[in-house]
Amino acid sequence: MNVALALEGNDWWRRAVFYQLYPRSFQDSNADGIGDLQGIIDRLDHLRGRDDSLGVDAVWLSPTFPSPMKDFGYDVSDYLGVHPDFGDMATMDRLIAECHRRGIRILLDWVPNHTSDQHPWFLDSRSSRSNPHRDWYIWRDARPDGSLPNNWRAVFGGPAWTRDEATGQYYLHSFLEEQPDLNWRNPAVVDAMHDTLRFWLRRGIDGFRIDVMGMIVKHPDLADNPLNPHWSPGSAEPKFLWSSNRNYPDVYEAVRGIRAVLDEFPGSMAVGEVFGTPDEIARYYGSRSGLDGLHLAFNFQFIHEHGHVFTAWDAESMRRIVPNAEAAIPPGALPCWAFGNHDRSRFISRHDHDGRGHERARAAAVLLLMLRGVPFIYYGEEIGMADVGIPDSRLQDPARFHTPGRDPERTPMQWNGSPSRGFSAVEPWLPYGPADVNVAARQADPASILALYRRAIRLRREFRSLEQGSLRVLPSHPDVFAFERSLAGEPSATVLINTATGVRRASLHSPGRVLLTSRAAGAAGQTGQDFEIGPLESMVIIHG
Ligand code: TEU
Ligand code: CA
Repeated sequence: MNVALALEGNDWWRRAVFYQLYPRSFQDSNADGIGDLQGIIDRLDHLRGRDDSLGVDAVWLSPTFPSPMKDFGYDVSDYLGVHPDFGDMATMDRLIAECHRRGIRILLDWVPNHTSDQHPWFLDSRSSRSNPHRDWYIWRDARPDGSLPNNWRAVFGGPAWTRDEATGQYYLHSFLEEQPDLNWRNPAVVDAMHDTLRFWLRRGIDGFRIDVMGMIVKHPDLADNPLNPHWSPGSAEPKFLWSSNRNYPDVYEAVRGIRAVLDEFPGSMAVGEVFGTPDEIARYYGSRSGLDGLHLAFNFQFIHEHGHVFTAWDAESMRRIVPNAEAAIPPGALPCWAFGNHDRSRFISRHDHDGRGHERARAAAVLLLMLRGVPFIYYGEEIGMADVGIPDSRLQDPARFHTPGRDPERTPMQWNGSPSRGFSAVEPWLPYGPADVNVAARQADPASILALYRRAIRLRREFRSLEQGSLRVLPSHPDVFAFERSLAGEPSATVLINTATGVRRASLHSPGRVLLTSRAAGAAGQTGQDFEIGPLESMVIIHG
């Protein structure tokens, strides 16, 4: 099978396996300790193009734009450039070309909710109340009693308002105070932001991951958020709901506007970072009149649910999460799955309470790649990277004062077992993890997690029922999540996920061949209708 050929057709993304890479941490090419675009080019063989490549179809790069790096690029000061730490426009053009040559599509990370406070638009906006850019951001007076304009909180903690001394008004920031929110009710902002999409699509970018999609349009009067009925003093729940500034109904109109821009460039696509109830999330795919919203919206339920980190690895949760996700999205839409990202503790570390996180990570690779929908792998998951403990003196994430801090899941990719891990010739921006977790060692071991990912990706491509078929949950032992993937005229597949640490019995409606198992020592081959599935084992069985 030639894994270098790109997926064909404008709907390539429906069959794609995506890979999120964090540019600061993939590969440093110029010995400054920070990963960069040339480094990514140098490492593309890991992703696709060779027999021993992972075989992914598309990459998403966390932000690469000029930025003061207060939130490591999620504070953009120029949407049309490249941060010098990462390279320049010529390198970006080469990266796009090198990806495409290998059959890899490339998504940038578009941050429409806010800019950096150093963006020229905001510098203008704050310069005077009458500046033409004033209304590009959200400025308000204090309330008559001198209190803040409303009760909104920043996602990173603290009030969402900061007073600007020079003009005496407050500006809104849903994240850090260095990240002022754009005013998407101003048509000039909408036009300018749409043009930033067109700029990159013309350069050959295949689409975007859209940051905090659900917050870009707020309540027209910026009404106070209501008290959370589940909150009590000392509870982990937020005190206020987000109904005025998250998934406010008008946001869906803005989404359709973004979709219309993408439709000017056939074959482009967008995946939204969205939070909320299944119904709120479903609406990002489109309105009643069809799939006229985002192509995909992330389902984060295997990472966090209702603000709580997801640590359970149990069949019962899977039997709830998977059918709910399927039921919530509109007909014709696909769920979009991720088990990790740059904002949350890595999968292995979240599932390692008994030291068996690595086995669960292997089982999760099979689940992620065999579910119906579009999978996103977070860089390093394919070699079993875990969170890295960061000494206080090396902490980087400026949001760490408000959140647990996101440095542990952002450490450099480990290419080999040398002291530099093959990442950088100098001390890297964040420390390395244990030396034995590295690409070279995993490549040399046919039973490694990397080999498992590679096999699972190829299997998904080889069997159309796995790539495109429907999904039906099957009755099973309570500790085993079982589902069938089937497509008319194609052999069907049964996927079994034993989440228990003991052996469990499994039974099939018809015998089949085990084509993939997550256990390093697990055996592939013919199986009967009743058999045993090993501790924490995931398997794929093909029938007919
Ligand atoms: O994240 C949005 C978001 O709400 C998460 O930040 C999450 O709640 C938090 O990181 C938990 O620690 C996006 C980006 O993914 C994140 O990296 C940015 O910091 C944020 O937007 C602001 O742009
Ligand atoms: Ca560098």
